[in-house]
Amino acid sequence: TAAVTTSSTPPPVSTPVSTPPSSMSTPSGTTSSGTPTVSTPSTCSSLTTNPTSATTPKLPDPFTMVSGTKVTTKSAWTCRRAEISQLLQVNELGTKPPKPSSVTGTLSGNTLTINVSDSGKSISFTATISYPSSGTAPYPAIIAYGAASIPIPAGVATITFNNDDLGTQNDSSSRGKGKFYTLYGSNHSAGAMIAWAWGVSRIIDALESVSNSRINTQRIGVTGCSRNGKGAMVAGAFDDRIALTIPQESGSGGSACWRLSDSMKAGGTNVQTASEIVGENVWFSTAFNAFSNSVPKLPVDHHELAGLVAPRGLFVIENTSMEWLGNLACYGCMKAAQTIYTALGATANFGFSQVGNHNHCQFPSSQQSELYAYINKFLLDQSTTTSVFRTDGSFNFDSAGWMPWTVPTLS
Ligand code: MCU
Repeated sequence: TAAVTTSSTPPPVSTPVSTPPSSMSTPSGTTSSGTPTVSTPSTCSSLTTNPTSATTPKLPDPFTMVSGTKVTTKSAWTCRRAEISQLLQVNELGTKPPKPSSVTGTLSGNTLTINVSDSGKSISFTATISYPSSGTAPYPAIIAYGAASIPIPAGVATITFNNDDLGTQNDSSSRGKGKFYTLYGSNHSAGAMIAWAWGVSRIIDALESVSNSRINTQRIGVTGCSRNGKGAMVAGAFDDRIALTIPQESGSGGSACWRLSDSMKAGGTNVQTASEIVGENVWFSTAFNAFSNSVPKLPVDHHELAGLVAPRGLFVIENTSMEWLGNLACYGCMKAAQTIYTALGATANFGFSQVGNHNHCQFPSSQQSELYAYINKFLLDQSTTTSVFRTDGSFNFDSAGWMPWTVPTLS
């Protein structure tokens, strides 16, 4: 069990980004093989400025384009979604490279080896597949960062992913370390969470190419707890092939919104904030440092990160007994994320369950039927009821104040 620590060296106070770069790179798009990461439809006008000069103290409106145009259709949402993806990559997470020209997989016993070459450099990493003892191949599978700390039902394979191998996450000295950076250089903009998400995408590529995998790549889930829960949310946000995303106790940097965590901190709660997180570890791009003490300048927040997963399955697990995670920050942020699912007519594809009285990353049995409803629906093709949104915490989230937008029904 990893301790949730509050001690850290404060990050250097950095200057807020006041001058937007003259142009933004387009990190999203289609990969060399045409596999979508988060695709920018060609009909969307591309974002040319990074809107970081405005101050947005409340949660940013997911349904208004940077240009000011309101999103009223599902087709316009695909453009807004591409915009959110770019804003998150440029300002917070770093760029997720597309599928390189060479990705191959080999399966030997339960070990899947993934070989990747890009621009003359090569890396190789492995993932371990634990096949279910019941059910029928090809099996659905859950990719677990580190090790799964949720129960996995019968009939579902578990693929253990050593995410630290791709992006080291010991502390702030881990910047640029791990196999992802062997391939793309230690100065690559990606923080560790994008390095891991890229790794998950390459695992799926390898599974798609291996004829004997006995895994159904249309039914892939991803999970992780705590820091790895933050990572699981990012993986689900940046690969449309992931059918179900299950971040567990991800807290700040995952299911919490930065603005809400800052507000809790200002009210005296010992909660993790952007200011703390940028000095603690290398989960984010160094680009995020500029916002750590000026969160209202960030043109996005994590309700929109979760919204990138929509309308695919997303079940967010939180723990009210861990002050550091920020109960209200997670709850409020996911309430805001839910509006994106609702606008898409997919409220039931999203779930949030926040339950305390257990240790960090110890899954309580009271959440099991909820979790299984999502797994059964999205990975095992069963018809289940999945409109979970609950907390056992006592706090008041001012949704009208924090979410100053009306929820459209996207046509
Ligand atoms: C909740 O996730 C993190 C948290 O962000 C860190 O501040 C703390 O050090 O570690 C937590 C964790 O990953 O615990 C396993």
